[in-house]
Amino acid sequence: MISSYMSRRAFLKSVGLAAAAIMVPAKLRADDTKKPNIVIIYADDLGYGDVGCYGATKVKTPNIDRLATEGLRFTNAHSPSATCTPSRYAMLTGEYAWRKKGTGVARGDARMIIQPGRTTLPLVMQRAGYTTGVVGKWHLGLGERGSELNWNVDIKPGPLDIGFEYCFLIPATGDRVPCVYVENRRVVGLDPKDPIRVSFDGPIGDEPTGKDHPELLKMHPSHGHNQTIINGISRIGYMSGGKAARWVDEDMADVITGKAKDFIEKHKDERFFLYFSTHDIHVPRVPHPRFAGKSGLGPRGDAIVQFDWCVGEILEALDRLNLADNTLLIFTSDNGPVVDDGYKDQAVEMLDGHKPSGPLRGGKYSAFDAGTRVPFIVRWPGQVKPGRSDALVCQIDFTSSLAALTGEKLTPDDAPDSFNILSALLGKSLAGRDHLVEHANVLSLIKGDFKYIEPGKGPKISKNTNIELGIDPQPQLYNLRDDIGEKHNIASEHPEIVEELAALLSRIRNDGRTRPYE
Ligand code: NG6
Ligand code: CA
Repeated sequence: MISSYMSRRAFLKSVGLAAAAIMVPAKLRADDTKKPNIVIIYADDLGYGDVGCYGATKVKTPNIDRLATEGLRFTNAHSPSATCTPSRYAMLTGEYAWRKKGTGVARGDARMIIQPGRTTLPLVMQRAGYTTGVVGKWHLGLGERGSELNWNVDIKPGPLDIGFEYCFLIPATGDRVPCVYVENRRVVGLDPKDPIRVSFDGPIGDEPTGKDHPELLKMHPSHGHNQTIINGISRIGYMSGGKAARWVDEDMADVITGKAKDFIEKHKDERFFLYFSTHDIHVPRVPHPRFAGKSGLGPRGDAIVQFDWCVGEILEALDRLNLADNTLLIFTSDNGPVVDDGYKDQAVEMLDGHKPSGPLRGGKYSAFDAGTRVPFIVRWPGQVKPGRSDALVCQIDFTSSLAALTGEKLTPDDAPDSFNILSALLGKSLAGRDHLVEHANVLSLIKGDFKYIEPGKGPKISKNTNIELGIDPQPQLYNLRDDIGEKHNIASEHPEIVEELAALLSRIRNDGRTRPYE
């Protein structure tokens, strides 16, 4: 008998079943509302103003808007960084990426950035008895550091070595080779007689590049992206072989959404944690023909429509399987928006007044708020009251907060910058974080109403993307409450606040951690 003093986990451990979550009958869990299934839907480059419930009018996002009606919509939620790799690193480890070298935007052949053995978000979920999976964009490196990355054999380490039990991956990004899927440890559909070779240092094999053969392209680069041509689109990096395994961009949303739904279906009687990380709306934006032309805003808008469909498919699966009420769903994006990110896809020409950043300044790559302030909705029917929250929250807090939700303990060294903001995420408290470091080329610190951007060197506007980067040799201070668009630098009027925030930022840097010891 399970004594009332003994947790189910302790009981399972005592009879040697702790690792065998699958063996726990579904009924045991049915009414355990404390441990819902957890689904994170992670968009790529989706901006604060890109969806209807955050003010977009030109592009329709009925499924995401449905989430906002049924859930809690955050207005001051952040990705940890203004680009992909560092945001994902921080989300999965609970550590600010700027503390660790090698966490910048990863190459397509980068080795595993998160070292096996450390406490991660999926590992915490696994310990809590969840079946864990990641489907979609990875971009955190694969394979052993210091050794060759061979795509034709078992690829390890990978997600399976840091807490995920299942993975189906776009290894890096849609615009980087290798353009193949990896399921668990293997490239999907690889013909061993046609091995894959990948290089980021120089051409490999004899396949045409976008640079030399623009006549073969169906989408042309605007900057970079002129190396090996795959599916009529030139990419970052060189690749040869693996022809049968190559993805078709137009089918990508269907493929990965299908895999995410399969995972949910397969584990419907268990408790599961799914990190569903889409390619949309990153470049290259090549939606399926059934979405092409649907937004009127060109491929970028069509990619939003396609992404909204993916969200709808996940909601439909949860409804159909009767899991919606017992699933905590978090919807968000890895960084802010970019319009021209390297392909001539008419995104700039066809914006038609659509504002990807909404009222915010900057975008992807920027220290201004649009770099990291992203759409963020939490839905847990019956547990999270629908509405709006202005609490300051960050994806870096998932590890601590979900550990708290599931009764897992962290050691002092774990997740050093991850705060337990569970009550804010569940709408039970209006207060989120006390402060937050935002990460772009330079660091910023938000505390209360104020945001301090440290002085930095570099161009004010990115030549390629035309985004205001927020870099200035002088310190910047904004009052986000009065000036959400960061138009008025009030640093010279409030030197004392600048001094206080600069000192706090320097302490945060030196301390190596911000999470309070418990
Ligand atoms: C940049 C790429 C951009 C995008 C970005 C990563 C060029 C010129 N630009 O280096 O297209 O791939 O990296 O985006 O190559 S992220 O969302 O994955 O961080
Ligand atoms: Ca991104």
